[in-house]
Amino acid sequence: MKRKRLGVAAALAALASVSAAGGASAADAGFVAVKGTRFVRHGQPYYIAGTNLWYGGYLGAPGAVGRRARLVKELDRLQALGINNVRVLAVSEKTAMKSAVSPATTSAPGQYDEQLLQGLDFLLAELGKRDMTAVLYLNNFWQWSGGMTQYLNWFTGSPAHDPNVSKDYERFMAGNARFYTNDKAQLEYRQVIARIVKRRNSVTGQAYGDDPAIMAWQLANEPRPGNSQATPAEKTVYIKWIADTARYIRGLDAKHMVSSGSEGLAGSAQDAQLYIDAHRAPDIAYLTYHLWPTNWGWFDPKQPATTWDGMMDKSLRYLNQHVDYAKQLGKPIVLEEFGLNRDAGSFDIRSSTAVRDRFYGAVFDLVQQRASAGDPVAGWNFWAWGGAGRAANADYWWKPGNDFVGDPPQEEQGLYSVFDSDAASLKLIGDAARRLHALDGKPGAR
Ligand code: IFL
Repeated sequence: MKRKRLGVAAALAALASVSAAGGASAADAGFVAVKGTRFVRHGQPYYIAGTNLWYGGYLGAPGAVGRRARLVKELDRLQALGINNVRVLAVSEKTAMKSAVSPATTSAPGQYDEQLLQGLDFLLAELGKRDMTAVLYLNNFWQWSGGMTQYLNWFTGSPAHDPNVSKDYERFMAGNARFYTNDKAQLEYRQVIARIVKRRNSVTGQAYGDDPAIMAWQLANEPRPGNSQATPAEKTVYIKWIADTARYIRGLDAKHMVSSGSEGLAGSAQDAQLYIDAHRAPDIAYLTYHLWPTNWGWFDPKQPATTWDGMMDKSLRYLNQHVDYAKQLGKPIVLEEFGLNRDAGSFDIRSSTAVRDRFYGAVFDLVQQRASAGDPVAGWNFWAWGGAGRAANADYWWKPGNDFVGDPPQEEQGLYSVFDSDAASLKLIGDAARRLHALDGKPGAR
């Protein structure tokens, strides 16, 4: 059959028009939805005590890449801890860049790795059995899964530079923002989104769009408008990209919530108005934010005594500020990433985690306090679950075939992962999850 060729702009417009056709109500039983400034499920308040499990779909794959028995064990362990939500990488792009995961769900534009996608199917089926939910992100600002950088590699013809080689993140971030205005990249991204959102699960037979185990679609991991000096024009483009992409996803699937994946101020060139405007979009159901004290230079794990107090002041202020932005917008907010190093910055699983545990404790307390006070706090996902995974190499860098842990391949395995042997951390997380779930179904706590 001879197909009429559409120009890129016309094809994008045709894809966008799908969004005009709304689907079923978001309040369908079993789907997590927003009511006022809360999440609700089955008509009851729903709080997220969650973790990041970016590699969940990889573990679920059949064949050589997957580790299904491990995944089942990890989910059992998480469920026993009181974890009810996992944040997962749904899409990856094959890249030649250093320190990126392989294989990838998209091996080239329009070419998908069915085995890896079946991994996501398996993960969702297992989550459903445990009454757990997932946030699935559909892209990545960072190159460790290919992400926006790889789209630019595909469609600009000039290879983006790899920040893991140059260490020049400012240059990298400025360059990556070209993703939002590259028509061909946007068209491909939307086609990938449609492919995933409209997928039928090969394990359960259920359409993804009908699966309550999916809590929300997410535009990307940590999208940002550019670098710390993002221009007003870049900010405008970014706000529009968030609103348009969220509308597009909701047009394909109106039963699920959509969120941005933003880090908050740190991923918004420290511009509060930008962060608020980006999350004002009607199809963005809730706000997201992340807290990374060491990455942001607030903390030196080798000098905890002298850097702890300043770090905690800044962290608590950051947390409170974002809850206040959510209040201003009248939407819930999820702290969907936070983490700190093991003691003295060690990657060794045998090293202690006293400082990190103290930090986790303070974060849990603050979130709990604000949720109990009736503020629009929907919960947390700590970064990240390493579980039974173990670093195989003396330099702690992942190589294909090694275990996956919470730290993706652009960072040392052990940097921020919580392992199944971190007894004190697990106790703390379990207690915090229980406290948060105690708010479920308690109107008095609102
Ligand atoms: O691994 C990082 C990940 O890309 C992210 N935020 C911070 C993590 C730790 O540096 O999304």
